[in-house]
Amino acid sequence: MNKRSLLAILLLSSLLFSCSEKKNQHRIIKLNQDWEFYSAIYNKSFKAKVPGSVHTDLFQNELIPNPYFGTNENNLQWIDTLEWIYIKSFNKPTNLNPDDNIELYFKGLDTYADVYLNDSLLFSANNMFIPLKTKISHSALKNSNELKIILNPIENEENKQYSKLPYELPGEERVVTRKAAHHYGWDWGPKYVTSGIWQDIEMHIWNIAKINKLDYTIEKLDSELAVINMNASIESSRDFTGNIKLNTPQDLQYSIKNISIKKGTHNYSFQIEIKNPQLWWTHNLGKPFLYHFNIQLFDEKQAIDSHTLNIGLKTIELVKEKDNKGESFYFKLNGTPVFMKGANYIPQSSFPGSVSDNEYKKIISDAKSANMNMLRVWGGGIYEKDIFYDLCDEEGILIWQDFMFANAMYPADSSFIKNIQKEAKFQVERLNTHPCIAIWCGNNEMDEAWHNWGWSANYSKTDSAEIWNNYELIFHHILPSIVNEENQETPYTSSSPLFGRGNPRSSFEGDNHYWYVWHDAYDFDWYNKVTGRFMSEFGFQSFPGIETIEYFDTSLNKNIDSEIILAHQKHHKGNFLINHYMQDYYPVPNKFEDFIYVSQLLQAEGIRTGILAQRRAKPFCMGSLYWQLNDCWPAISWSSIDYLGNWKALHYFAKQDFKNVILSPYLHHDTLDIFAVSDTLTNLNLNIEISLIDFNGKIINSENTPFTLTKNSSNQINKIILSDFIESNSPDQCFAIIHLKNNDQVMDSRTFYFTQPKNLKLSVFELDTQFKKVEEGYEIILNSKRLIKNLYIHMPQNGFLNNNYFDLIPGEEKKVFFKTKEKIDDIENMIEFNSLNHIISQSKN
Ligand code: BMA
Repeated sequence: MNKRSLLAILLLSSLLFSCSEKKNQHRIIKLNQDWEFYSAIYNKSFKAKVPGSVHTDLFQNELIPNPYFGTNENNLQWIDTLEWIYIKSFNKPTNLNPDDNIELYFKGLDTYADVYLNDSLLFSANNMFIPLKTKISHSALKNSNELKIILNPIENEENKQYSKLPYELPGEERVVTRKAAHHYGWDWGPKYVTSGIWQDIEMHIWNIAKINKLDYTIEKLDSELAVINMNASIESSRDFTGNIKLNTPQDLQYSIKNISIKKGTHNYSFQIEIKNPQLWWTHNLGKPFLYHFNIQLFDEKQAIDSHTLNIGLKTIELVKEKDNKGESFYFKLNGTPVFMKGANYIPQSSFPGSVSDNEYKKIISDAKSANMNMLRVWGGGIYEKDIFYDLCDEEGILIWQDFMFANAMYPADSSFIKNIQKEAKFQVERLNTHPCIAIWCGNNEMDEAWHNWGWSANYSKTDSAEIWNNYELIFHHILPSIVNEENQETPYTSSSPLFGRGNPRSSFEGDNHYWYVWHDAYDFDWYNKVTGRFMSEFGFQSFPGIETIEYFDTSLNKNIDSEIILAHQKHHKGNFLINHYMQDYYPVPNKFEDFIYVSQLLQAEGIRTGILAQRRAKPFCMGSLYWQLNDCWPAISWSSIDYLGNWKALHYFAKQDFKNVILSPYLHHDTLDIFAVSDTLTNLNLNIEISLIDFNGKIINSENTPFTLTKNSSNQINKIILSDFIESNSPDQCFAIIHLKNNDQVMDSRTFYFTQPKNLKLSVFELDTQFKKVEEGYEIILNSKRLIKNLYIHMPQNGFLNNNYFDLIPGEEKKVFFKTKEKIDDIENMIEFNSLNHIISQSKN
């Protein structure tokens, strides 16, 4: 045989080998491309984007204006009354073998959908939160195929089901549909009852066997050894002897040989051990360490399927123990009580299919930058996409996960129950493998509403008993038993809050939604009086940044009560309450931009009062999650980050207030109590420096005291009698500055004022600015001879300021970094400033 023919044989055999390798491997083909959509009102079809939604596709084809602009919401309500059809043509995949299994996998259809392949019905869907997988026979696939998804008008389906109920239910028609509750309108979001393909569509081709699911439980975990029980659900078309290999880049490798795989779908369990395991911690207490596994399934010859799994080794416990004040409500992570700091998270868009991976990365990174270690995924939105939980695993942020039930009472007929059982099982199984999951919660505010908002009073005794029984069936039996079956470790709580605020127990037991401030117009000082055991909601609204307002309102003369602004203020008393509180604490500016600025200060100072009080009350209170982190559209809302991703003043304040070690001063009558709070797990030797300064920077008096701050605690470290401290100085012309130092390292610094901001005798300032081009942006160097309170820097360019809304202390230079990709030639002319000094002096004119 000559060399050439030898080479040819070698080539051919390697080609054949690679074909047979491919032949038996599980293949995934994405079917997201080349979709079109139409409805009866058009005589042609249009390009569609998958994942996406009808509304975003209509907008992208210029068939409707931007749903987030102006008052467009009012004119776009016709969309959900129509039937919409999505179609895609695709060719039969190449290299199909007669014994291949073919499956179509629809990860998320919103919501009532009939799915056809070449005009034959594959299935009908009715739950946005359940993916659907269906087997396709070879004969069903032609050379050229058409996939068709008919999205039925939601109203029609709802009416059919809702009319069968013997009574109306709070929440009305939406309660029969398993889709995001806020799509029907909320007090921060528009009514867009969306429909569409909101997650990926894939074709799976496999031959011998495939791994359907992989999960694990931690059998044993101590400093020497972790024992992990892995469970693989494997579907196989024949009996064979296979093996499983677990690869990790972390110097561990496990091979489980000779598993006898049986035809059909079965579970295969095996144990792995990790010596000297590293624990998974929230980012503020340690490293969110992940063991990355790639798990391969082999038949006799080759790898036929593989999965990745990121394992975080942690224990989590919700401690509810009776004590002399009521009952505790706190989390122990790896055996350590942890104070939870964070916010409530809502969907990032009314059209969740169009949120990009970068938007997920940004919001989680913003939460981490603000020192948050927990987010609550609120029950009126969606179970988030995998990327959200992957990021929280990596960044060390725990998740309080609500099931998707909110502010309504739900039916309990057998088909509804089956539907939600399937949903809960799927979601719990999916999220169980994520170390970030800290707790499952049945619903948002339904127990509270039934018992404290008078809902039950609207029914006859029998109907009311039936509705409450249905509630108990779902939230006290079905959901907890699913959580328990799937993972006995993860805690479950039936409703957030556990007790409504009308119930006095809410201040001493369970988690608390404290809405006396805002909804009932109590002043911010009430946050000092009631801290609850775990604040899972408390909040205050503000206006978003001007760019975000200009996104929906391009009119020249903006006015907070204009039709357009009010269309984006969904709380019926929203602007009234902002105004009402503003009058108590600040001058109320006439100029629109100034009003935005003061509304953000008001929100930031109000929520700061709450956070500082709650942290000071540790360990009585062990959680501070404000309402709400983000927005689903450009709006006036409780968020700390607006729809375009701009940090409001609150987010900058939260960044300081959620640090591990903080000062928490509290003025009551003539006494200023100063607390130091530590979430760190070691004791610290610190110094506290307190100085009284006038607005020109003159130090009136100053004292310095060393002390030891005990780990994981809150301690009062100083008590000042105000009249002695400020003596004859006028409280509206001086302030205290308090530094907490660890040798020369400043752990926290706070300015403290002795009267409301509106009373301060602040005058306009002279600000000295210098700019330096540095890597990735600009350094802004600021100096002033007089106090500048809440200095606000506005850069019209895209970018991020690492600090803002701070007090510029006379004689103390401040450097702010503006991160931007843009080159700014005349930064000194572009930059704009505002401050409370400016607002106060304006108000006098
Ligand atoms: C909370 C939430 C939401 C609501 C918010 C502000 O209780 O659960 O339902 O948007 O109040 O009113």
